[in-house]
Amino acid sequence: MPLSQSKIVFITGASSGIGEACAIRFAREGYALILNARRKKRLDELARRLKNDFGVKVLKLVFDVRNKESVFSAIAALPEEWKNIDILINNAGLALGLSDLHEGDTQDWEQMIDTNVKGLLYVSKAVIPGMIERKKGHIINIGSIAGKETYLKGNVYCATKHAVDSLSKAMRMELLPHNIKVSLVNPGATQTEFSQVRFKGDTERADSIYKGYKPLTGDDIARCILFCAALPEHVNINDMLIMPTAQATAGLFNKKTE
Ligand code: NDP
Ligand code: 8X3
Repeated sequence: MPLSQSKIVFITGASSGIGEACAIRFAREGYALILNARRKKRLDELARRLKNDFGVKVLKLVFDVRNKESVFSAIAALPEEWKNIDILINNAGLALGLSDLHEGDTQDWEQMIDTNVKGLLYVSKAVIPGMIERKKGHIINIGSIAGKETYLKGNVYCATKHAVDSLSKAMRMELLPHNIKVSLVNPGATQTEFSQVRFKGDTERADSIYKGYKPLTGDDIARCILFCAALPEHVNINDMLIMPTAQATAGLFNKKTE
């Protein structure tokens, strides 16, 4: 399909987990995709698969959302046919560590705040003016159950996701006169690379997070995101909280013991 006939979706953090699953779901529906992450090889392989399997157009933008200059220059330099972004999925994010505040690693804090909050702000600031000009667009921010509840030892990560919750409300109010939708999608426990990253490669600890119950998958969340994106123009999902059936709150699970 020529690019002009496809809607364009821009997904940050598309090299793994929820972002990668979104890329596959949206490609299946014929969207043209702008895919961002830091790991180029991952994006190259994903782009090759999506073009091959679904015949869609894919543009890769390899940058770190924490790097303000890279974000603004990459988005300003989008080729003309890729400029009209219809949907922005602010997904890039991470947790690092799980400890009391006084024992926390300040580098971890910087990285979480810079990625989950400032990165989301930079990308949004770069994309929103085009949406305002076109008087349409949809921003889908990926929050978390951690942005609805604060859990023990989750301090800074929870704070970043509470910030995403607050910023989503702010964007919705500010962008109302411009006919731009803002949705916040909040997953509960989802088995991706999230815990591998949080526990810095401690696979045993990461795997233990998902033992004894069926966690969500990246694709479960991608289906919900696609649902939000595909609703009629006059319908917006403001806020969606998605949990595994076996999870009631951030810390309360129905786990089977062996
Ligand atoms: P993954 O670790 O599987 O994916 C995270 C993605 O973010 C990767 O593609 C990674 O790509 C990208 N990313 C991280 N840092 C940066 C950066 N500085 N610049 C650009 N891209 C970056 O985890 P999930 O898929 O689970 O996480 C996606 C989002 O979902 C996050 O915002 C997370 O907080 C949120 N979430 C996850 C939940 C879970 O239980 N898994 C639950 C609730 C919310 P690369 O490393 O190549 O840059
Ligand atoms: C990820 C969910 O509860 O593992 O945002 O922090 S949690």
